[in-house]
Amino acid sequence: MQTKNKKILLISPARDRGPEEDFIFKLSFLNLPYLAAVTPAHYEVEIIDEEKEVINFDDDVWLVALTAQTPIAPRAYEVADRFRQRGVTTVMGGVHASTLPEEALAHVDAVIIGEGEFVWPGLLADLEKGELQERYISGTDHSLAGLPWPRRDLLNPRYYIPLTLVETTRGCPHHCDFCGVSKFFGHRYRKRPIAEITAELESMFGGGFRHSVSRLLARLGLDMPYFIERRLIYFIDSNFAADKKYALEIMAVLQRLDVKWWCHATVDIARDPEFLARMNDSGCLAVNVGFESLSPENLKTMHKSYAARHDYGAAIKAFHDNNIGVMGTFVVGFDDEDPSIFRRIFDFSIDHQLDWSLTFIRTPYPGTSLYAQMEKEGRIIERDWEKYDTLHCVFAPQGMTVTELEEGLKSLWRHTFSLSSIYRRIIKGPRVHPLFYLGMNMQFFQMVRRWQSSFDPLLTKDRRSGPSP
Ligand code: B12
Ligand code: SF4
Repeated sequence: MQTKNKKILLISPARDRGPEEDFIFKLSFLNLPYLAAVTPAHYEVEIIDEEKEVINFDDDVWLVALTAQTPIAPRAYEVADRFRQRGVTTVMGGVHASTLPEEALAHVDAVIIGEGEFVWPGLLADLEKGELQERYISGTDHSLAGLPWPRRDLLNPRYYIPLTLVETTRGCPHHCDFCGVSKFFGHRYRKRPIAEITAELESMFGGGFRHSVSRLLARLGLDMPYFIERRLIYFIDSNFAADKKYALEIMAVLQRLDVKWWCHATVDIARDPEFLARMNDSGCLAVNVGFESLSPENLKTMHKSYAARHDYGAAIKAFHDNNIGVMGTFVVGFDDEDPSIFRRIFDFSIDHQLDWSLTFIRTPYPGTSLYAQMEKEGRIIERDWEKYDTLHCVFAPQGMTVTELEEGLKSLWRHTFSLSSIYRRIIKGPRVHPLFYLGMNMQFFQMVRRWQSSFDPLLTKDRRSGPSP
């Protein structure tokens, strides 16, 4: 008689509200597919993405494993509690549980601190023996050689934008005060071996896309065939180009495979025209740059001094000159900022034709030095993690009220994704991959249309804010 395999449910929980639910397409994810890849074959593994699927709380499962960023943690705890009531073992990993394991342990039987792949098989073996530990501590200095390919096949492609997520490195040498990446993944920039990345990319993109019409369209600068043939990659690394020699080797592979791609990178690469030209040759559509602030003083405050040396406008122009679009992100809520900051960011985005521009409220995530500092100053006013979504203000600001900050942000998003702004940034020349950016901006246009804002600093005609957009 055949015995039934034990079932492991890997769950990415979701809030029942929030901006992402308004998107037609959403991004897939890699963390649970990575865990699935190191799960021994004799287990049955299912991944549930609650943003798209309903969790069956009566499912006959042996183990439930949850992942969550901070704003999703409360929902992850609810899900864990419900399974636990039935006696199902629950465990949790990810940035939030790793930072606050005590909190998570009130809801789950075990917490995995750090990178999951390296302790997951051991956890399963312990559970089999009835010896599950409360904490599994995985360091932040693992070699990435031999990292298995994530089980992307366990995600339903119908739910996601046709984009393949790939990771090449972990860790970041910088120390930005709001960011948990270097604390979580370490300061050492760890790189996967080029041969392993090449094999993974070839398995997905080797062959295909040889049709002469497609090639001609692509040569004319029309990206359509790449979209249709799903030859798009998003490198989720926090900093794809921290080691340019290494990045160049990957770019040679991308060029050979004839794909389009985008990544996160720091602004300093804009000073290297040779590198930008190679990015363009290899199919780079966009660089996501965390500009954070237009004030050098504030960049220093957040320990991002390296960025303060750069002329952001000149950097964007250098990317555009090389046919690379820029997705710029900013942060508001610094102590010296008043409501005129929204207008300044809007004007900057228009003046420099940022292909996509998104601003967030400065958020002290637990575990970061920003959190420690704000806690010391007694400025944390909100402990509901759901509000730690960068659209809410969770600390006592100085130059604005909480309402001004939250409503000003909404207003900025609405103006940034208005039709006139989209026209000025995307349609009016220079056009950099306009199809790609039009699609992306129109998603946000759809979403923000429903947002009403009682406070609209971009329409306030005072001395600081200048003319209306
Ligand atoms: C790509 C990315 C996004 C993308 C896509 C996310 C996706 N679909 O995967 C987008 C743009 C949508 C996004 C959005 C947000 N993001 Co984001 N994002 C990232 C980024 C750059 C990479 C994430 C990633 O895939 N990493 C690689 C995977 C393999 O790592 P991982 O998820 O941490 O998983 C590993 C371990 O944590 C652990 N693990 C994780 N879960 C589990 C579960 C179990 C059971 C086990 C055993 C182990 C385990 O094992 C995994 C493998 O080693 C990270 C920074 C970073 N380098 O991680 C920020 C990061 C995760 N994001 C962050 C934030 C704040 C957000 C937002 C809340 C706000 C914002 N303005 O960006 C939103 C909210 C999204 C949401 N759903 O709530 C913060 C999280 C901070 C926190 N305390 O939660 C990070 C760390 C960046 C930062 N500056 O601090 N993000
Ligand atoms: S450069 Fe990016 S990933 Fe690195 S610490 Fe700063 S914000 Fe975090």
